[in-house]
Amino acid sequence: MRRLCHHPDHRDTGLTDHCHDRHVRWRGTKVTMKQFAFNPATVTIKVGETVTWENQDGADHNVIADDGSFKSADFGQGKTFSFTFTKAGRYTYSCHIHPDMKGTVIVQ
Ligand SMILES: [Cu+2]
Repeated sequence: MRRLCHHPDHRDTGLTDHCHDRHVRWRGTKVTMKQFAFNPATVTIKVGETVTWENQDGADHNVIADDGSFKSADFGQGKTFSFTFTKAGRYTYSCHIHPDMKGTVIVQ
């Protein structure tokens, strides 16, 4: 039986026979970084789900939680950063290269 792979790296093919189980079972949300903004700026997920940020700008960005709970390196166009949230809460974050870029992840 073929199963859908939901992993963002495979969203263009959608369906694969060779994805790892963790890809097939991947549950998550994508936030794009475009025109120096996070979109959507606020996402709501469940405990255990993953948020993947994808940079669609020519400039590098990063994703750093205000409370330090997650922190990416700087990454460029077409690259992604993922974090799996294991605790409920409200996480605010920003891009430290462009401090006006702010976002929130609400984990329920
Ligand atoms: Cu930035």
